[in-house]
Amino acid sequence: MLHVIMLALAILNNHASAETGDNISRDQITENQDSCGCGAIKRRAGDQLEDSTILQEDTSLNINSEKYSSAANAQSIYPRTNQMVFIKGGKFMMGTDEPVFVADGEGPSREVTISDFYLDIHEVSNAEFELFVNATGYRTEAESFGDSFVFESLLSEETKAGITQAVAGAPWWLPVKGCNWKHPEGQDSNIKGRKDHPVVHVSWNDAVAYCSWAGKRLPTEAEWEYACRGGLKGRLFPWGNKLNPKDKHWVNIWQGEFPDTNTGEDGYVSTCPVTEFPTNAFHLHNIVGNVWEWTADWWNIKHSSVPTTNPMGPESGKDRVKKGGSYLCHKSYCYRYRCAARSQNTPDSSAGNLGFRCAGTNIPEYLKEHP
Ligand SMILES: *[C@@H]1O[C@H](CO)[C@@H](O)[C@H](O)[C@H]1NC(C)=O
Ligand SMILES: *[C@@H]1O[C@H](CO)[C@@H](O)[C@H](O)[C@H]1NC(C)=O
Ligand SMILES: [Ca+2]
Ligand SMILES: [Ca+2]
Repeated sequence: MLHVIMLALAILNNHASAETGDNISRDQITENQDSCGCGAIKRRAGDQLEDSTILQEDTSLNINSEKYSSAANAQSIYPRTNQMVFIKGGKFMMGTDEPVFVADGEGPSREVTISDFYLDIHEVSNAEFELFVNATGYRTEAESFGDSFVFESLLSEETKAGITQAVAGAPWWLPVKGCNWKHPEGQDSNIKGRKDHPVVHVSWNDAVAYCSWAGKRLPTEAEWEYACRGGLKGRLFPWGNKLNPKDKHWVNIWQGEFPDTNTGEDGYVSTCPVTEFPTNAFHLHNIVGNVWEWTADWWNIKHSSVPTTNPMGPESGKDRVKKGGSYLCHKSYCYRYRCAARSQNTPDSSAGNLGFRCAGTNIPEYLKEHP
């Protein structure tokens, strides 16, 4: 028997507060520029469905320590975890003095010094996440809550028909019962043929659990942005200022009219394989676009312009920072596939365009053999 979805839906982030000085590219940004819904897909404490039993049959414990061996890793098409790249530390200018979304705290531009670190070369894939789940029996928050958010046009008519609520101010986000990383568009969908796509419907807490299992951690926002910029100074994108240099697509975003028509001109209307599209100078794939990436930091929009070293964000907060934008971003609506752009969600939120990659101060032992 189907229970009515009793989600207390999040109140849309109020980004509409006083915005001044953000004149960059305003000509192409429509009236809704502040409310792409990027941060609207939040859970509130106590949102758990009464009946999440349909999901429990799926959760099998399958502990297999063989999977940890480097031999198993070396033979696997999809290694146990993402390979990492060494990122030489240095100074950079974090944020921008030409913010597009002032209310997001994109500015000011401020000097940040970053120590050497390692970063996954691509977003964590479904295959990698499956190894983790198989090895540990981990259950994601979307599985526990019994639902997650999906962009409307990706759903089957049948799934859509069963949904009675949408998100205020971002009606294209639908809470889908039975939706989780294994069923990204609800129970009638699966990840067959998408093992090399980024895992989605993972909360910040899920991402932390995965990175910890992998002997890694989430990157700080500063590390992430330093990596995104790939050594370039004051550019919008990881490769420069032009969106499509050499008439090529460099990122998986939205083409067409948001939210009605996604032409998929870049090859994808939804997620793409994690190694798709050219890397930036630091050898990172899809550091912008494809899926948003959780970072370690709490969200805050006030930043001091005093130079800092390895900043870790505020000590507490309600939301965590996510970076890079997603396949749903379009310049007219959610121009957040820029290195300085940022958004936020509560740590238990999940959605079909939100994933992560892990970082490390050191590289885990098991990756040293096959870096
Ligand atoms: C943006 O605003 C600043 C100061 O408000 C002004 O100096 C600058 O010329 C403006 N740029 C454009 C492109 O309008
Ligand atoms: C995880 O376990 C399932 C069920 O035993 C298996 O089919 C799948 O291949 C495993 N996945 C990985 C990545 O090893
Ligand atoms: Ca696309
Ligand atoms: Ca990404």
